[in-house]
Amino acid sequence: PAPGLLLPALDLPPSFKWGVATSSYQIEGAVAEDGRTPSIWDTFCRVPGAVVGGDNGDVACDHYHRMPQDVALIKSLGVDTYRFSVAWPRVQPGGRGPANPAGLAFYDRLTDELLAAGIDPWVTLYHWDLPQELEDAGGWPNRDTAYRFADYAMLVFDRLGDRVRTWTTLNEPWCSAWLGYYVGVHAPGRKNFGDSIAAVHHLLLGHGLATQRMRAAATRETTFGITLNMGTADPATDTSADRDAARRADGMGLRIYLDPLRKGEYPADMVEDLAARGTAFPVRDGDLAVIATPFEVLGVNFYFGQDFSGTDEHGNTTDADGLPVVRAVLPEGPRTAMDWPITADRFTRLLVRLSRDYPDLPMVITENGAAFDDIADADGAVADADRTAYLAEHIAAVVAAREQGADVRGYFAWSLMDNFEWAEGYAKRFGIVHVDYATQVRTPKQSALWYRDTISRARGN
Ligand code: GBH
Repeated sequence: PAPGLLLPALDLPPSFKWGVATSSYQIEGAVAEDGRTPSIWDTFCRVPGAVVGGDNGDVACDHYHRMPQDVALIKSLGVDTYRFSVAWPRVQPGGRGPANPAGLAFYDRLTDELLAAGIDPWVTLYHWDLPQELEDAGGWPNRDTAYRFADYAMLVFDRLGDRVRTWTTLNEPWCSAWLGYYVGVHAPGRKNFGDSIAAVHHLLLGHGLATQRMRAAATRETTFGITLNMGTADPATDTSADRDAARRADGMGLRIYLDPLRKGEYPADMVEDLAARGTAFPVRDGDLAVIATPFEVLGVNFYFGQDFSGTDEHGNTTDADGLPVVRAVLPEGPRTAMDWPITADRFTRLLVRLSRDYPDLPMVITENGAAFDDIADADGAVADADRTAYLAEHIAAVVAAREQGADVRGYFAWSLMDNFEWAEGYAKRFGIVHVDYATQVRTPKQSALWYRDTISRARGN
């Protein structure tokens, strides 16, 4: 695609919000400053082999020390809103007890800096940096963590609730539960299926408890929500085994979150599947009503869709443990540097499906973007036509979904700048702004300039 790739006139209302997103551990650095204690990611990064290159978030983008300049950078992109996350171990070291004034003060300054720049702050309370002490006490599989999360949420809300209008409790609980406690490729790196199911329930419970308490404390109109990572799960072929594999993938990836959140019950087919595996969600009386606490916006993080097969490469339908095979088959076509396929058409389909299956729920795309093998010139400039094309196709997919009735009210590009990409370390770059980690110089990539122009055109300027 041409560097100057332009979208056809975007049919979006003036109220449509444009933003850029980051998360605390991925950009802040300063992990041992002003009273911050370790999170599960500080610990996990020290496990040999856990993170590519042995990288960690000790310095990251040094945003903690460069925040005012970073806000000026955000402003230069012409966005309406900035989505950032609050580091729990900065605000409440150890995950219990009183707030750490210096930790809260950082987010207070960030909020004021954003407002002064005319940028609306969008807070995520939990983007994966659980205080290590709470993991040592059992982590998300331990019910107590849900109550600790609600207490922490209130410390932040009490301080910022007078200025922050939009609050997301959790970012991608699927990643916390599945990748962190079952697959073990994210912190804390545990590999126990039953623990991951307990983690799902306690993450959702924590979301509900925090939402109830923040709403009760709100003194003005405030928008609450949760962000889920979602894809599409299609059967690889039309066999009953493949259709069943797609059902299970969709159940574990999407419905076990949205059904309790919106319908107050876990999906019956998934409860049955779990029973067959000798496990169950640890539901106590009243939990589902808490989890189904109303909220105003669903954050959708989309990267790609997948097909699923119910047979392995040898044609078996069960694995070594006797469990049904659920094998992801990546769609044909171009890939990003993560080796993720590019599936913008499935994005439209996902959004339309969400609007039908979970009605009366406004959506905002809280993350969408891609890593590519950027080549920066001596000035740090990057001609990332591939990323620009990815963003253009996916923004067009949002517009198409809206035309088919999906109530999508905003879009955040992931990410503002290159940052610590979790288990992939610094090698994978998702930023629309290039970061030279040796000097911490930030340089907008071509995609950032294109994004700025696209926003301006969407506003009719
Ligand atoms: C997001 O996670 C994170 O919120 C963000 O911090 C991160 O930097 C960004 O994306 C880029 O990775 O192949 O089985 O994992 C996205 C995580 C990636 C989870 C795609 C679902 C597909 C299924 N998602 N993944 S699998």
